[in-house]
Amino acid sequence: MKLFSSVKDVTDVNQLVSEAIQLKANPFADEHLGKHKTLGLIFLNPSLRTRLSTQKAAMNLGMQVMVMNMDKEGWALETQDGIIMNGTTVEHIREAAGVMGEYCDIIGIRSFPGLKDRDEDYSELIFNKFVQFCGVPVVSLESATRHPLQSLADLITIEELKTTAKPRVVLTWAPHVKPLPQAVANSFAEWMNKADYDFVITHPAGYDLAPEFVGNAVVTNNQDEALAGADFVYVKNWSSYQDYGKILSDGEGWMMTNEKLKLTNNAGVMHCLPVRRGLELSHEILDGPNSLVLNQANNRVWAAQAVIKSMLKGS
Ligand code: AN0
Ligand code: CP
Repeated sequence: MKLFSSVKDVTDVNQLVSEAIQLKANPFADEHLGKHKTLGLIFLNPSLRTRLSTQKAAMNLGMQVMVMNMDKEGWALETQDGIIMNGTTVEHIREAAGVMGEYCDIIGIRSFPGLKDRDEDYSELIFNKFVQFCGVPVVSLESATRHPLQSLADLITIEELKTTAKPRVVLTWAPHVKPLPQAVANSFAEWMNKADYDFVITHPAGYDLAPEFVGNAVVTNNQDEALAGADFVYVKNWSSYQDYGKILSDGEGWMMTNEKLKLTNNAGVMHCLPVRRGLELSHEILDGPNSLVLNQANNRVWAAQAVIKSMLKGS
């Protein structure tokens, strides 16, 4: 694998999931594979899990890891081509990405959307320029429209815990005070559509995801109806795609609670984290037996390790 930015970059998703599960059982089996190889992790936005789990995955494979917090420690990057750089930006992404490619064998990059210009965000301007100019294999650490390492970890979590071949998986919108990207929801939907599950998306009116991500999912604005019989409930806020980047309502009544859990098939409750307690998800769920958030966080390591291993092997 040379690029991991979407489920579309994976030839065999089942094989990648089983590779990750094997690595979880035997984390150091390939500790010589990454010897004298360097992974560069470039963050244009904050991170806890992605930074640490990807670093740990690379260390398990024997790699050296360098982390760069571009937003705080790097030069202000220019992304537009052909302009005179007489403003605030100091370095062009062409040089910056090229230089990092000189130092690294594999690069991971996180670049959130601006949530102002939908066409620009959905064209993945920054991520794609980085891929174009760094010249080495690239792993997305969450781009403007997708978070594939998270989605792979989520799929691993469901595969490990499901008790039926075709579980009912519900992605439910949750309230938030800040406009958040659609990336986690888009990506989860993309990977769930690839898995042969009974997949449902529920959100208030005005929060429809882009059709290319909704795929074959059943979509309803009635959360109770969606939750009925659910085996897994994935909770996530996202800002509007239609009224781009906007918060349309306070989302009262949409927070997942134990009361709503009663509608489900004793569902496992998932969230990528970071989560706002008492706003997106109730304390009782997060502290209760149905929460799978730490299982997901744990699986981030094996998801990253399976992807990096495949890149190191050039397969
Ligand atoms: C980010 C998002 O919703 O995309 C990162 C999630 C992994 N979340 C926040 O900014 C709170
Ligand atoms: N879930 C996730 O990607 O978390 P971070 O933003 O902390 O990396």
